[in-house]
Amino acid sequence: MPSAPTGAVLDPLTGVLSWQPTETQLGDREFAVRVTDSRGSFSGQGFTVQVNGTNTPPAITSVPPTAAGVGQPYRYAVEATDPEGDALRFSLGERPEGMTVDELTGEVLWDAPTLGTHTVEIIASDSHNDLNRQRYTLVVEPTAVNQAPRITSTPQGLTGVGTEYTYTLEAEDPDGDTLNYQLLEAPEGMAVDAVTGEVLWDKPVAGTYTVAVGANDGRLGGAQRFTLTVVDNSPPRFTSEPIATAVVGGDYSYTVEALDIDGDALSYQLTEAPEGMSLDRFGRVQWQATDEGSFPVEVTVTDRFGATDVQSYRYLNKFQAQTKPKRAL
Ligand SMILES: [Ca+2]
Ligand SMILES: [Ca+2]
Ligand SMILES: [Ca+2]
Repeated sequence: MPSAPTGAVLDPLTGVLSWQPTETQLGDREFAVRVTDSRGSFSGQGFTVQVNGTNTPPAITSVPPTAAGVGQPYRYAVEATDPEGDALRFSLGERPEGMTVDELTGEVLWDAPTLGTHTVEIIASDSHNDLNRQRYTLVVEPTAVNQAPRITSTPQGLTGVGTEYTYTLEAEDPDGDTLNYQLLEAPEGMAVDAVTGEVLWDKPVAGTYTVAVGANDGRLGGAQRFTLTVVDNSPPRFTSEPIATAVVGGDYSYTVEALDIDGDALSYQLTEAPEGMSLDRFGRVQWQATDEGSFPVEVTVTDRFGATDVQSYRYLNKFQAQTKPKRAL
């Protein structure tokens, strides 16, 4: 067998080719086989085998609202996940007349519900046409009903030790009710402002935590559950010395450099600067000064967890060149 994927075996007598692909062998695999006679003449054949992984159907993870009022628009934002991350499509099976679903977003809408008990069937299917259904009973009452709020914000699931963790919880209530925010499950030290929805953990401890947050309209609530991982992190450190003097009318340029021992991508910001001074994406502080004077400058470097280092100095602009830079922190 001149060429074959790892693990393929060809019986030289019977010509039986056998192969059990592994998970690392997904995709197109090339085979070339050859049959040789006793005098050394041969004939060959090449072919490709496509290896597919086992597909898992999507799962619908959201809980449907099961009550509505006559003529009161009914909405349900269907959420679904797929283990392979396949693109999902939504459709409706059994449903009351007039109910629709957005094929891509999963937003179910029924503008004018009619009195009675209705069966609704939501279908989420992945790109392999594997699907899952959610079936429920929707009761439409003669009067308007209270509808549960829904959390619309997305949390950050990764942070570093030593950096304050914040998450602004946002939710919407179809009836416009005032909402109250709660922590249903949280690591010790985490708190939420019941009115603003600001989640704060000022001293995160390394580990993996389940966090559940809720928004409540006084009668009904909506919840969101997520995993927060806190990893050890070192803040970035400036390694460059600021250039603190320049000549009036000359071009001032100082390239900021910093080091992060975790190798995090860094971002730079001018947190204090005279008017007209800029910092570009290459970390170059630039200014063309026209006035003599001393100006405070502050540059901040931030790693991906929000840990920072600050470099502040007074920048001296003179009519004549200075030989000795003056630096104040
Ligand atoms: Ca799938
Ligand atoms: Ca409500
Ligand atoms: Ca870092």
